[in-house]
Amino acid sequence: MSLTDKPGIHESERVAVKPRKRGCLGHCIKLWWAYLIGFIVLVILVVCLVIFVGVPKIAQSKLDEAELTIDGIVVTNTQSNQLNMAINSTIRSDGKVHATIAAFVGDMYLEDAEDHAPFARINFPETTGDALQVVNISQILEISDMAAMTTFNTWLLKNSLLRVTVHGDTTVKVEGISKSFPVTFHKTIEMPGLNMLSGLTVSNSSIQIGGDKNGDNFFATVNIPNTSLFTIELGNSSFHNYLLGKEVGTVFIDNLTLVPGNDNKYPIRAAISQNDILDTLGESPYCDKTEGVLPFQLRGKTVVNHGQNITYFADALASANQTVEIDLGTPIKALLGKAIPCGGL
Ligand SMILES: *[C@@H]1O[C@H](CO)[C@@H](O)[C@H](O)[C@H]1NC(C)=O
Ligand SMILES: *[C@@H]1O[C@H](CO)[C@@H](O)[C@H](O)[C@H]1NC(C)=O
Ligand SMILES: *[C@@H]1O[C@H](CO)[C@@H](O)[C@H](O)[C@H]1NC(C)=O
Ligand SMILES: *[C@@H]1O[C@H](CO)[C@@H](O)[C@H](O)[C@H]1NC(C)=O
Ligand SMILES: *[C@@H]1O[C@H](CO)[C@@H](O)[C@H](O)[C@H]1NC(C)=O
Ligand SMILES: *[C@@H]1O[C@H](CO)[C@@H](O)[C@H](O)[C@H]1NC(C)=O
Ligand SMILES: *[C@@H]1O[C@H](CO)[C@@H](O)[C@H](O)[C@H]1NC(C)=O
Ligand SMILES: CC(=O)N[C@H]1CO[C@H](CO)[C@@H](O)[C@@H]1O
Repeated sequence: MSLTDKPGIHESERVAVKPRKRGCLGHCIKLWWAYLIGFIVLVILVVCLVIFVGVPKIAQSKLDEAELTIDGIVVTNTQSNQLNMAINSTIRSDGKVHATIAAFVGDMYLEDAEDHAPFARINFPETTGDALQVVNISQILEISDMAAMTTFNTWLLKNSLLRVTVHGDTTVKVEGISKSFPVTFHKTIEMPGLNMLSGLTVSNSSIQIGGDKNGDNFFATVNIPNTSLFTIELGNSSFHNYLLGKEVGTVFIDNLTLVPGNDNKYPIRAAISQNDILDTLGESPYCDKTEGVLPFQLRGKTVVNHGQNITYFADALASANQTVEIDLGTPIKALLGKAIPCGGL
């Protein structure tokens, strides 16, 4: 009985299924609007997902791929707590996304300094997604973190290459979508530093016994190579002057503005201890081998621009010694009619 019952159940099932299938087909056709609504909802979901997740992701990755290069930085009107900073830069991208990146404030910091403390906050203007964009900025920069500014200048002075990061939060508006999406502008740029002013030369030196009315007794021409992209208005600068580890005087360079390249020729004057110089000139190897060329060291002392102390430059220049060979044999010979012999006069 049970054996015959089972196929019976199976049969009745099969019988029951067939009409239901036919019924569903009917339902499906009758409920087409429900499927359509479902499909539309799905499409809207996908579109929303693309717009609100995909587009911002694409926008962010396009922004990340774009390349920022600095063409020049000009620092002028330097004052104790502010300066004018102008930056000429270029942003290069594939130009495939038509978008507008809103203006934003970008923090600039040394990538390789542990604290990442911003030394400058730069107002970047609105830009577009064009393949090549020139972004020239000129603004007054209030120095809010003096330590960070001094550290930056020190690194700029000492290094041949340094990495600077620009970081800012902004929004992007993609053409055809009314909503703006938050993105982060984050670029690390490698830029040449001043490389410790290596290659600095002092030539055309002359000596005035007794000194002039300011007490200066040494005059020469300094040539300061600038390997960086920076034009820097320093102002009146003075330097400690060491000879063989002993401070022998102060060197002054007035109205100093460094420009990129080799065209930084300035008259210098110094008040130096005559006795120390004469004594050293009478010692070997200066009396014989180097013919009066002495190895001086210069270290920043003060930077004063139009009456204001510029500590963020002075402290940077004070952080290291720059060795410079100065020919004092020639002007001494011109003065005395003969070189100082070994053992002194
Ligand atoms: C930017 O370029 C202009 C035009 O060449 C130039 O006058 C200006 O000095 C440059 N500024 C900087 C910061 O390099
Ligand atoms: C922007 O700077 C570039 C050089 O970096 C220069 O060629 C261009 O003329 C500058 N544009 C303006 C408006 O200063
Ligand atoms: C040499 O120094 C004198 C003053 O000491 C200056 O008048 C002259 O221009 C300098 N020459 C060069 C080539 O720098
Ligand atoms: C610079 O040289 C002088 C004299 O040799 C020395 O006393 C001083 O410590 C040096 N300073 C730095 C920062 O190297
Ligand atoms: C420095 O510039 C000032 C004007 O700002 C000028 O009066 C002075 O003669 C200049 N000094 C030198 C040494 O060039
Ligand atoms: C540098 O000092 C000289 C003489 O004291 C002054 O005439 C000149 O204005 C100063 N220059 C700057 C840029 O402060
Ligand atoms: C600049 O610093 C010197 C000490 O280095 C100080 O005597 C002078 O008063 C300061 N000047 C100003 C304007 O702060
Ligand atoms: C001596 C030296 O290194 N000079 C460089 C100064 O900077 C310019 C460009 O910024 C270079 O072209 C020079 O070679």
